[in-house]
Amino acid sequence: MAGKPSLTASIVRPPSANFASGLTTVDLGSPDLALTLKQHAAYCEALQKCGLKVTWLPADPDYPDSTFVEDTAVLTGSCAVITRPGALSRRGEVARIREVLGSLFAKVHAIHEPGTVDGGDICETGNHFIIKISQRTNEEGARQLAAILAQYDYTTSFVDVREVPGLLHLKSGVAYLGHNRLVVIEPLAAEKEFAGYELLIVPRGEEYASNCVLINDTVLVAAGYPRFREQLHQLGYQTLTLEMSEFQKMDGGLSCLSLRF
Ligand code: CIR
Repeated sequence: MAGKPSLTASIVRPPSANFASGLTTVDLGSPDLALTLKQHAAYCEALQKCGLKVTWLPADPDYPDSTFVEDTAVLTGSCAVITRPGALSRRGEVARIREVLGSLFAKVHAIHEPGTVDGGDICETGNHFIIKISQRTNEEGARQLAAILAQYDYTTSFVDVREVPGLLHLKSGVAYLGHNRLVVIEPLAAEKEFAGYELLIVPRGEEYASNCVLINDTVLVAAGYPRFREQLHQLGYQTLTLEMSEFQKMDGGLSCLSLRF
Protein backbone atom coordinates (compact mmCIF):
# COMPACT_ATOMS: atom_id res chain seq x y z
CA MET A 1 0.00 0.00 0.00
CA ALA A 2 1.61 3.27 -1.06
CA GLY A 3 1.84 6.04 1.53
CA LYS A 4 3.89 9.20 1.52
CA PRO A 5 6.18 10.07 -1.38
CA SER A 6 9.14 7.75 -1.22
CA LEU A 7 11.84 8.21 1.36
CA THR A 8 15.40 7.35 0.37
CA ALA A 9 17.75 8.13 3.22
CA SER A 10 18.14 8.11 6.97
CA ILE A 11 20.53 9.18 9.70
CA VAL A 12 21.09 7.15 12.85
CA ARG A 13 23.43 7.27 15.79
CA PRO A 14 24.11 4.09 17.76
CA PRO A 15 23.68 4.24 21.53
CA SER A 16 26.81 5.06 23.50
CA ALA A 17 28.17 2.90 26.34
CA ASN A 18 26.48 5.23 28.88
CA PHE A 19 23.06 5.06 27.18
CA ALA A 20 21.52 4.04 30.52
CA SER A 21 22.37 7.45 32.01
CA GLY A 22 20.01 9.27 29.67
CA LEU A 23 16.67 10.76 30.68
CA THR A 24 13.68 8.61 31.43
CA THR A 25 10.29 8.96 33.07
CA VAL A 26 9.44 5.26 33.15
CA ASP A 27 10.34 2.64 35.68
CA LEU A 28 11.15 -0.35 33.51
CA GLY A 29 14.68 -1.01 34.75
CA SER A 30 18.05 -0.19 33.28
CA PRO A 31 18.75 -1.04 29.64
CA ASP A 32 21.21 -3.81 28.86
CA LEU A 33 23.88 -2.36 26.57
CA ALA A 34 24.55 -5.48 24.49
CA LEU A 35 20.83 -5.95 23.87
CA THR A 36 20.38 -2.25 23.13
CA LEU A 37 23.09 -2.42 20.47
CA LYS A 38 21.54 -5.57 19.00
CA GLN A 39 18.12 -3.91 18.80
CA HIS A 40 19.66 -0.83 17.22
CA ALA A 41 21.45 -2.94 14.60
CA ALA A 42 18.18 -4.72 13.75
CA TYR A 43 16.47 -1.34 13.44
CA CYS A 44 19.11 -0.13 10.96
CA GLU A 45 18.72 -3.33 8.97
CA ALA A 46 14.97 -2.70 8.83
CA LEU A 47 15.55 0.81 7.47
CA GLN A 48 17.71 -0.70 4.74
CA LYS A 49 15.06 -3.33 3.96
CA CYS A 50 12.59 -0.46 3.47
CA GLY A 51 14.91 0.99 0.85
CA LEU A 52 16.69 3.67 2.89
CA LYS A 53 20.36 4.47 2.70
CA VAL A 54 21.59 4.63 6.28
CA THR A 55 24.19 7.14 7.47
CA TRP A 56 25.69 6.21 10.84
CA LEU A 57 27.00 9.02 13.02
CA PRO A 58 29.47 7.98 15.69
CA ALA A 59 28.07 7.19 19.13
CA ASP A 60 28.51 10.15 21.44
CA PRO A 61 29.01 9.49 25.17
CA ASP A 62 28.75 13.24 25.90
CA TYR A 63 25.05 12.87 25.12
CA PRO A 64 23.57 9.58 26.35
CA ASP A 65 20.23 10.39 24.68
CA SER A 66 21.82 11.20 21.33
CA THR A 67 20.72 7.91 19.78
CA PHE A 68 17.25 9.54 19.66
CA VAL A 69 18.25 11.62 16.63
CA GLU A 70 14.67 12.39 15.64
CA ASP A 71 14.54 15.08 18.30
CA THR A 72 17.36 17.12 16.76
CA ALA A 73 15.77 18.13 13.46
CA VAL A 74 12.56 18.45 11.49
CA LEU A 75 13.07 17.41 7.89
CA THR A 76 10.77 18.31 5.01
CA GLY A 77 10.93 17.94 1.25
CA SER A 78 12.05 21.59 1.05
CA CYS A 79 14.24 22.28 4.07
CA ALA A 80 15.75 21.06 7.31
CA VAL A 81 15.10 22.75 10.64
CA ILE A 82 17.63 22.17 13.40
CA THR A 83 15.77 22.05 16.69
CA ARG A 84 16.70 23.38 20.09
CA PRO A 85 15.93 20.44 22.38
CA GLY A 86 13.89 21.19 25.46
CA ALA A 87 16.04 19.13 27.81
CA LEU A 88 19.24 20.96 28.75
CA SER A 89 21.23 17.74 28.78
CA ARG A 90 20.34 17.23 25.10
CA ARG A 91 20.87 20.72 23.75
CA GLY A 92 24.37 20.10 22.40
CA GLU A 93 23.26 17.12 20.32
CA VAL A 94 22.32 19.39 17.45
CA ALA A 95 25.86 20.57 16.62
CA ARG A 96 26.83 17.37 14.81
CA ILE A 97 23.43 17.10 13.16
CA ARG A 98 23.72 20.65 11.84
CA GLU A 99 27.04 19.75 10.14
CA VAL A 100 25.61 16.66 8.52
CA LEU A 101 22.34 18.20 7.35
CA GLY A 102 24.20 21.27 6.06
CA SER A 103 25.74 19.10 3.37
CA LEU A 104 22.47 17.34 2.50
CA PHE A 105 19.86 20.12 2.46
CA ALA A 106 20.03 23.35 0.43
CA LYS A 107 18.05 25.20 3.11
CA VAL A 108 18.83 24.68 6.76
CA HIS A 109 17.01 26.72 9.43
CA ALA A 110 17.26 26.66 13.20
CA ILE A 111 15.11 27.23 16.27
CA HIS A 112 16.56 29.99 18.43
CA GLU A 113 16.49 30.87 22.11
CA PRO A 114 14.08 31.15 23.91
CA GLY A 115 12.31 28.68 21.63
CA THR A 116 12.62 24.96 22.25
CA VAL A 117 11.47 22.15 19.98
CA ASP A 118 11.96 18.37 20.13
CA GLY A 119 11.49 16.63 16.78
CA GLY A 120 9.38 13.96 18.51
CA ASP A 121 6.71 16.60 19.05
CA ILE A 122 6.22 17.15 15.34
CA CYS A 123 4.06 14.88 13.23
CA GLU A 124 4.09 15.48 9.49
CA THR A 125 0.87 14.62 7.69
CA GLY A 126 1.65 15.40 4.06
CA ASN A 127 1.97 19.17 3.67
CA HIS A 128 0.78 19.78 7.20
CA PHE A 129 2.67 19.55 10.47
CA ILE A 130 1.03 18.95 13.85
CA ILE A 131 3.13 20.48 16.62
CA LYS A 132 2.66 19.50 20.24
CA ILE A 133 3.27 22.08 22.91
CA SER A 134 4.93 20.02 25.62
CA GLN A 135 7.47 20.03 28.40
CA ARG A 136 10.05 19.94 25.58
CA THR A 137 8.49 22.12 22.87
CA ASN A 138 7.45 25.54 24.08
CA GLU A 139 5.05 27.96 22.41
CA GLU A 140 7.87 30.17 21.16
CA GLY A 141 9.61 27.19 19.56
CA ALA A 142 6.34 26.06 18.00
CA ARG A 143 5.75 29.56 16.59
CA GLN A 144 9.27 29.76 15.15
CA LEU A 145 8.88 26.37 13.52
CA ALA A 146 5.48 27.27 12.09
CA ALA A 147 6.89 30.50 10.61
CA ILE A 148 9.77 28.63 8.95
CA LEU A 149 7.47 25.97 7.53
CA ALA A 150 5.05 28.62 6.24
CA GLN A 151 7.83 29.98 4.00
CA TYR A 152 7.57 26.70 2.10
CA ASP A 153 3.76 26.65 2.08
CA TYR A 154 3.48 24.02 4.76
CA THR A 155 0.62 24.50 7.17
CA THR A 156 0.77 23.81 10.90
CA SER A 157 -1.53 23.27 13.84
CA PHE A 158 -0.70 23.20 17.53
CA VAL A 159 -1.99 20.72 20.09
CA ASP A 160 -1.56 21.04 23.81
CA VAL A 161 -2.33 17.72 25.41
CA ARG A 162 -0.06 18.05 28.42
CA GLU A 163 -2.86 16.72 30.60
CA VAL A 164 -2.60 13.28 28.97
CA PRO A 165 -0.34 11.26 31.28
CA GLY A 166 2.68 9.36 30.02
CA LEU A 167 2.98 11.24 26.74
CA LEU A 168 6.51 12.59 26.52
CA HIS A 169 6.28 13.59 22.87
CA LEU A 170 3.46 13.88 20.35
CA LYS A 171 4.76 10.84 18.54
CA SER A 172 4.66 8.85 21.78
CA GLY A 173 0.94 8.62 20.99
CA VAL A 174 0.42 9.64 17.36
CA ALA A 175 1.71 8.47 13.97
CA TYR A 176 0.77 9.31 10.40
CA LEU A 177 0.24 6.43 7.99
CA GLY A 178 -0.53 8.31 4.77
CA HIS A 179 -4.01 8.34 3.18
CA ASN A 180 -5.15 10.92 5.77
CA ARG A 181 -4.91 8.18 8.42
CA LEU A 182 -3.67 9.01 11.88
CA VAL A 183 -2.80 6.44 14.53
CA VAL A 184 -3.75 7.75 17.97
CA ILE A 185 -3.95 6.45 21.51
CA GLU A 186 -7.47 6.53 22.88
CA PRO A 187 -7.03 9.57 25.20
CA LEU A 188 -6.17 11.64 22.10
CA ALA A 189 -9.03 10.46 19.92
CA ALA A 190 -11.31 13.39 20.80
CA GLU A 191 -8.64 16.04 20.16
CA LYS A 192 -10.19 18.61 17.82
CA GLU A 193 -7.04 19.05 15.70
CA PHE A 194 -7.36 15.39 14.70
CA ALA A 195 -11.01 15.64 13.65
CA GLY A 196 -10.23 15.80 9.92
CA TYR A 197 -8.30 12.54 9.91
CA GLU A 198 -9.42 8.96 9.76
CA LEU A 199 -8.34 7.78 13.20
CA LEU A 200 -6.88 4.39 13.89
CA ILE A 201 -7.21 3.98 17.65
CA VAL A 202 -4.60 1.79 19.28
CA PRO A 203 -6.07 -0.98 21.46
CA ARG A 204 -5.92 -0.39 25.22
CA GLY A 205 -2.78 -1.81 26.73
CA GLU A 206 -0.90 -1.46 23.42
CA GLU A 207 -0.32 2.33 23.60
CA TYR A 208 3.44 2.02 23.13
CA ALA A 209 2.79 0.58 19.65
CA SER A 210 1.32 3.91 18.52
CA ASN A 211 4.88 5.02 17.86
CA CYS A 212 5.07 3.21 14.53
CA VAL A 213 6.75 4.48 11.37
CA LEU A 214 5.59 4.31 7.77
CA ILE A 215 8.57 3.98 5.46
CA ASN A 216 7.58 3.70 1.84
CA ASP A 217 5.37 0.59 1.73
CA THR A 218 6.14 -0.79 5.16
CA VAL A 219 5.16 0.12 8.71
CA LEU A 220 7.74 -0.52 11.41
CA VAL A 221 5.99 -1.68 14.58
CA ALA A 222 7.28 -2.57 18.01
CA ALA A 223 7.18 -6.25 18.92
CA GLY A 224 4.66 -7.41 21.52
CA TYR A 225 1.55 -5.61 20.29
CA PRO A 226 -0.32 -8.19 18.19
CA ARG A 227 -3.74 -6.51 18.18
CA PHE A 228 -2.38 -3.29 16.76
CA ARG A 229 -0.33 -5.16 14.18
CA GLU A 230 -3.45 -7.05 13.14
CA GLN A 231 -5.31 -3.75 12.72
CA LEU A 232 -2.57 -2.62 10.34
CA HIS A 233 -2.74 -5.86 8.37
CA GLN A 234 -6.53 -5.54 8.09
CA LEU A 235 -6.00 -2.13 6.52
CA GLY A 236 -3.58 -3.59 4.00
CA TYR A 237 -0.26 -2.45 5.43
CA GLN A 238 2.74 -4.72 5.50
CA THR A 239 4.70 -4.55 8.73
CA LEU A 240 8.16 -5.21 10.06
CA THR A 241 8.28 -5.98 13.77
CA LEU A 242 11.20 -4.85 15.90
CA GLU A 243 12.18 -5.54 19.51
CA MET A 244 12.31 -2.21 21.33
CA SER A 245 12.43 -3.19 25.01
CA GLU A 246 15.71 -1.43 25.78
CA PHE A 247 14.75 1.85 24.12
CA GLN A 248 11.36 1.79 25.79
CA LYS A 249 13.15 1.82 29.15
CA MET A 250 14.53 5.23 28.18
CA ASP A 251 11.22 6.60 26.82
CA GLY A 252 12.25 6.00 23.22
CA GLY A 253 10.26 4.55 20.35
CA LEU A 254 10.80 3.55 16.74
CA SER A 255 10.46 7.02 15.25
CA CYS A 256 13.02 8.53 17.65
CA LEU A 257 15.88 6.38 16.39
CA SER A 258 16.25 7.93 12.96
CA LEU A 259 15.86 10.99 10.80
CA ARG A 260 14.24 9.97 7.53
CA PHE A 261 14.06 11.93 4.29
C1 CIR B 1 14.50 11.84 26.29
O1 CIR B 1 13.90 11.87 27.36
O2 CIR B 1 14.73 12.84 25.65
C2 CIR B 1 14.97 10.50 25.76
N1 CIR B 1 15.31 9.64 26.85
C3 CIR B 1 13.90 9.86 24.91
C4 CIR B 1 13.60 10.64 23.67
C5 CIR B 1 12.61 9.96 22.82
N2 CIR B 1 12.42 10.70 21.61
C6 CIR B 1 11.27 10.77 20.97
O3 CIR B 1 10.24 10.30 21.44
N3 CIR B 1 11.26 11.44 19.83
